[in-house]
Amino acid sequence: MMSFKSLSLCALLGLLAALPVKSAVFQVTVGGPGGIIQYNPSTVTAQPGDTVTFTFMQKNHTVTQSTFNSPCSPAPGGFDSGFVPVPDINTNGPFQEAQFQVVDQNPVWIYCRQVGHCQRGMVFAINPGNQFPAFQAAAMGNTTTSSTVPIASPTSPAVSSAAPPATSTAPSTTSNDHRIIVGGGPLAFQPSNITAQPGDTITFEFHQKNHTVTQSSFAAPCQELASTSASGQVGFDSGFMPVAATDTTFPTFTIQVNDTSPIWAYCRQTAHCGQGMVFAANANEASPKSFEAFEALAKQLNGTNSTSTSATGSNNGAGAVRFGGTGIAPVFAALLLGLAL
Ligand SMILES: *[C@@H]1O[C@H](CO)[C@@H](O)[C@H](O)[C@H]1NC(C)=O
Ligand SMILES: *[C@@H]1O[C@H](CO)[C@@H](O)[C@H](O)[C@H]1NC(C)=O
Ligand SMILES: *[C@@H]1O[C@H](CO)[C@@H](O)[C@H](O)[C@H]1NC(C)=O
Ligand SMILES: *[C@@H]1O[C@H](CO)[C@@H](O)[C@H](O)[C@H]1NC(C)=O
Ligand SMILES: *[C@@H]1O[C@H](CO)[C@@H](O)[C@H](O)[C@H]1NC(C)=O
Ligand SMILES: *[C@@H]1O[C@H](CO)[C@@H](O)[C@H](O)[C@H]1NC(C)=O
Ligand SMILES: CC(=O)N[C@H]1CO[C@H](CO)[C@@H](O)[C@@H]1O
Repeated sequence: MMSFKSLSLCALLGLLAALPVKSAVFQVTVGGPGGIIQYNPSTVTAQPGDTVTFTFMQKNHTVTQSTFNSPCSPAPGGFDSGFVPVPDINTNGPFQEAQFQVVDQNPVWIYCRQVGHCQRGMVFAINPGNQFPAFQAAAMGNTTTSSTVPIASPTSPAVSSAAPPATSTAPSTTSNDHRIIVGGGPLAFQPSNITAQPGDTITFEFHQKNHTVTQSSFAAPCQELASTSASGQVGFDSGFMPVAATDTTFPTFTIQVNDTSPIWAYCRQTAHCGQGMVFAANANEASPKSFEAFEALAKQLNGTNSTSTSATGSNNGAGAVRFGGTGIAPVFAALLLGLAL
């Protein structure tokens, strides 16, 4: 606490007010009992860094990005969850979810591309201002639908903020896709350690800055598996995925989980791994090779323990802070942690 004495209370309060200390998560249901054709709520007002979680309930809907001018047509390069059918008899869940990370304050327009739904007003918006009624009216007035046309490139790397579900728990035998947000504020994979079954996929969704997901090993957390493997394993590597601060669609990279052995990975952008930007699937938390041990080893082997206080000087004015847009978020997070102690 001593080191904060030099800061005025006023400055501290300003700092706290300017920062999303905890980013918000908005819950939106898609469809529901009785076959209602709506998103509930139909709008949210969100800040950069916030997350909108869509929960797919009864019937067979999508969460698909459109534009204000064409409410019922897919936006070029926009995201699309695909159809998520939920039988009427499934009243208690589990329900699939899709998540959208808010990166700026621009409106995001969304519709359901199930035949006829958009035209019946099944639309949603993030940060619409006062434009939502006009958006919905345009959706309902448009009789020439394009909602039955499959969108051009559902697997394009540009697609996919809300693509299928981080926490898929479909009642069938289908495998799960685990969605991992890469960067976009904290220098981290979120979540950073998961359990996945053989047959599952892990989709890394790259947010702001310029990151990779690259396979390594427990013993050498910050080196490509190919360079350390005694058995000639190559390992996966997404390559660098630069994402600008203003981008609202995020490239993805998907790996297949083939067995239950641990998968270790890191970001090979300069200095990121040494700051703990590592990921594990199926780490045995009860063993010495836990995720925590892996992360600690990355910091120990590739970290610098030089302090980073100089970086904050010019950036603590109110409103200057944007998670995802600058490199200072972790520093501010550390400051806030310090305050809390
Ligand atoms: C109506 O549909 C047509 C054809 O799909 C599309 O070009 C037009 O932009 C749509 N208008 C609105 C207001 O959705
Ligand atoms: C969900 O809707 C899509 C588009 O109408 C359709 O192709 C698909 O078969 C539906 N799925 C189920 C399980 O009804
Ligand atoms: C981590 O340190 C090792 C050994 O110095 C080095 O070979 C490796 O390139 C470093 N990794 C990163 C991501 O900087
Ligand atoms: C992303 O990072 C890599 C490695 O540091 C660099 O070579 C590349 O130019 C960067 N791309 C952009 C668009 O910043
Ligand atoms: C799983 O197997 C496929 C096909 O052999 C391979 O391309 C992929 O890299 C494997 N996944 C992992 C995590 O090793
Ligand atoms: C890094 O940590 C070591 C051990 O705690 C310490 O001796 C060294 O002075 C530190 N270096 C810096 C630059 O802080
Ligand atoms: C260090 C870390 O992030 N550990 C997490 C690993 O996953 C478990 C279960 O999700 C979390 O509880 C830990 O915090």
